[in-house]
Parts: sequence; C-alpha cells; structure tokens
Amino acid sequence: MFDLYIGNKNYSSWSLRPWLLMKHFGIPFVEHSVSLYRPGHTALLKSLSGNARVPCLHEDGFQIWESIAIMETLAERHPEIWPADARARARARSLSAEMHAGFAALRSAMPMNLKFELKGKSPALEVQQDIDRVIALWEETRCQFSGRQGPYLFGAFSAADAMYAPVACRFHIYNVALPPVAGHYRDALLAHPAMIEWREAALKESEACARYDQLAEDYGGRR
Ligand SMILES: N[C@@H](CCC(=O)N[C@@H](CS)C(=O)NCC(=O)O)C(=O)O
Repeated sequence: MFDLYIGNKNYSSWSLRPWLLMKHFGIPFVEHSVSLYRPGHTALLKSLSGNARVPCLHEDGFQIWESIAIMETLAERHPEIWPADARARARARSLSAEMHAGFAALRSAMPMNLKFELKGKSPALEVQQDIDRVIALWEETRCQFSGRQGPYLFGAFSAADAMYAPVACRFHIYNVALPPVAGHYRDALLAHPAMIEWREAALKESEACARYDQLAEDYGGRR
C-alpha cells in the first residue's frame, strides 16, 4: 500500500516526477498534499519525510524519500518503468541521475509556476548552458533510442520522461525556443493526460508563494 506525499502542484516540480510516473503506470497510491508555504510546514515535513522534503513515498508507513530513490524502489515491483533494453535502461538512468543532481542554474532561474505563461527573456549564460545541455540530451536520446516507437525519450514512456517533465513545463512557461525534435518532445510531455490532470489541479490551488510569483513576473511579465 503506497501513500505519496507531495507539495503544492503549482510549484513542486520534484513532487510531479513520481506522481506522474505512478499515474502513467497505473501504480495505485493514496495522494497526500502538504502545503509548503504555511507556517509550521517544516515540522510537518520532518514528521513525514526523512529529508523533510517532498516527494516522500510511504510503503505501509515506511518512508522512501528523494525522487530517484522513489523511482528505483517502484522499479523493483514494476520493472517496466525503465526501458527493457539494457543499454537504453542504462542511458535512461544516466539521464535521470543527471537531472536529479544537475541543472541548478535552470532550476533556480526558472522555477515551475504553472499559473504563468511568460514572454521570456534572454537567459543568463549558465542558464542557457543548462538549456543547451537538456536540448542535446533530448535530441540525442530521441535519435538513438526512441526507435520511433512513441513520442517519448525511449519511445515508450519511462522514468526518464517523468524526471524531465517539469523541464518541459519550464520551457513552456518561460517561452524557451526549442529546435523541432526537442519541441515535439516537450509538447508530447505536456499533452500526457496525467500532466493535464496535474496542471488543472494546480490552476485550482489558491495558495501562492509571493517569492516565486515575483520571480516569474520579473522574467518577462504575464502574457
Ligand atoms: N532532491 C529532492 C528534492 C526535493 C525538494 O527539494 N522538494 C521541495 C519541494 S519541490 C521541498 O520539499 N522543499 C521543502 C520546503 O520548501 O520546505 C528529491 O529529488 O526529491
């Protein structure tokens, strides 16, 4: 029995990753929402999650934190969440680990904020370098591993797509220009039924984080 603790859907990009993966593969779970912007939220997080962060998966009450650890734990019961081919599976793990550990400039300059669609502006050099790296990874992987078996990185949807789904949201929100292969992949992720479900729920949330909303406004104003 899985319980998944997640943050505000509008802002919590890490929460989106395992949520999307579990939804896509039909892995049953009970969803619990934790407000990240109310006083006392840290004490609540400490009681729910070993690293006082969301997402946190509970299996019969046992806590599994860090998105990549959650995915690997799920993969023990559901190996289909990684590609079947060994080389593709290894590459999917490399991409997922790189996402988990990297792209700090991109994540900090362009936080997920689904209520915005911005005109965009020229990103700082280190942000552009992260964007270029993501584009290169997406293009290379689609070219080498998708086998035209589907619109995702490895053809069929995998954990690697769940890891990059919030980046697709960021590219859309901040109006980042993408070459055709990367643009089609971003659109495929955004059109995933579970992504639409998540976004619709995010738009209905009333709680706002002034700091993130101001950052978005500073990034080119509302469209
Ligand atoms: N490396 C962690 C990152 C988790 C993370 O930073 N989560 C944020 C929300 S997106 C959080 O819980 N922040 C705690 C807080 O705002 O107090 C993972 O992969 O799960």
